[in-house]
Amino acid sequence: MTPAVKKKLLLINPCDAYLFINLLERWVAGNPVPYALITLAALTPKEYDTKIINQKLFWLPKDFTPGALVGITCLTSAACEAYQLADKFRKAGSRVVLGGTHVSALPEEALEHADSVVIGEAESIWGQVLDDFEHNRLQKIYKSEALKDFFTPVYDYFLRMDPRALGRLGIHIDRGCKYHCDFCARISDWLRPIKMEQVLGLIKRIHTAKHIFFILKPDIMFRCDNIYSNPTYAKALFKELVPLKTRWHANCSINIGFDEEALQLAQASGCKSLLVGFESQYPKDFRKTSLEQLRTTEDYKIAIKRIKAHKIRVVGSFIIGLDQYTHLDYFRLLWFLIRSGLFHILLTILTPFPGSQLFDRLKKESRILTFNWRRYNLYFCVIKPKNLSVFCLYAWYWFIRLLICLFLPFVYITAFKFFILLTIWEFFLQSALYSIFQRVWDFGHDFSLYFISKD
Ligand code: B12
Ligand code: SF4
Repeated sequence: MTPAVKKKLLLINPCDAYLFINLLERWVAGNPVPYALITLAALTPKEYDTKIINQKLFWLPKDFTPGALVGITCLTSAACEAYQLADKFRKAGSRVVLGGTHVSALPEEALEHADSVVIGEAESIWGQVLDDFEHNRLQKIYKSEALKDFFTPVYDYFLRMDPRALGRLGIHIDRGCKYHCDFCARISDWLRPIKMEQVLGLIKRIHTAKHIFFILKPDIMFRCDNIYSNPTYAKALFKELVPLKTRWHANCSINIGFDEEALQLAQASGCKSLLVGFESQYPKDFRKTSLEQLRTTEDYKIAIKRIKAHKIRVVGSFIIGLDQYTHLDYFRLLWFLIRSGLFHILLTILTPFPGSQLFDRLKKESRILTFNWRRYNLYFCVIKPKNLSVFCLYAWYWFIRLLICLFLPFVYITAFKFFILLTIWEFFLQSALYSIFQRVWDFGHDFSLYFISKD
């Protein structure tokens, strides 16, 4: 008996690199495959021959095959590339479904290039999309419902992944966020954690990753928006992490700096760094916490000091281009950054992503300078700033970004590590070939090898 021909599913994360610096950044970040695509692969029955293609740089005509279902995830900066790929796959005779943050905000735009668009989270609707594809009745728009227990249906698949790939992917312990920053473009407000035993299961799986010469536990990256969103859950999680003797990193809101119990538990559980989105040096600009203690720039410094007292590094993220900023405020920002004691600083330029309140407001005020989505990657000024020119905004951005390097421990430690430790450690001891192969190959290769068979 001849085996049944497998249905073909291609899942694509389009490349959004616009400048060399973007490529470099992806390289340093290890270029993780989006959670969204692995979630879709996990939700797809084994009758499908599923391939994941991550940020492929060069596409050849032979890549555009007919007869497949092509699912493309789409952040704003990758939208142009996503649409071009979608057009080519449709021309070749495949059916294309687009999903993700950007197309959930602008489904009509996406529909010009796709057979279908999924608005929102895929878990509740992907089965129906596949069924409609098989029966040749794909609908134009699928509106999904967010599930409370969104992770259980895919947990088993994640658990069986190659532990190295899972480690690079990180763990999303929850979805949604309780704050409402006007520039934020995430697709769900509803804060839902995954089950504690699932977090622990994934950590144990990552810890099974073996290096050739040493058996070393890799660091755990929690990639959720804010690990301290729900303080009760966070503290319970930290307690569970203590016996696992792990080292972990996460995004976090600054109010953890005033919760001594959480800080002690975080330290005991192996927290090594927290990325805090300050956005502005003035707490009143973005109310991300209801804490009375956080009213002035000095309060930020107190919070940073308290976190550091627990041997946890604080990385701060700040936005250039806020409406309330004048030249004086940029001086103040620079001064604050120099004295802040932050381990590393990320500077981005205010970007109105479709779907955010900021996008609607600036569009109404006719202050959006370009709708070239390629430029929506946080490095370009795509809006008309309020109190200064675009040129001055770039000047401040680069001036602060370059000058602050002189004051960042991260820069010195990284340089030291890079030249001395990395050379010996990564290249020679930890199987140089594997590491180079993996990173070079990440730009444009088939990731199916990472995922074990579902048989
Ligand atoms: C982890 C993370 C990263 C990781 C991994 C990125 C990735 N591609 O997954 C790293 C650090 C690499 C990263 C980089 C960047 N990020 Co980021 N990141 C996040 C974060 C915190 C979580 C994303 C995530 O994995 N969520 C979990 C998954 C399961 O959810 P999801 O992606 O939304 O997918 C669901 C649905 O959207 C839908 N879906 C998604 N795709 C598809 C496709 C199909 C076919 C279907 C049917 C459904 C579907 O189903 C999925 C399951 O429910 C979000 C904030 C947030 N809360 O969303 C920001 C976020 C996505 N990042 C953002 C940005 C701007 C960036 C960068 C451009 C920053 C930069 N300058 O480098 C780059 C772009 C990298 C890239 N092109 O992939 C913005 C995107 C805004 C926008 N509209 O584009 C967000 C929303 C942050 C924000 N608050 O505004 N990021
Ligand atoms: S705290 Fe982060 S995830 Fe939450 S609304 Fe603000 S930017 Fe978005």
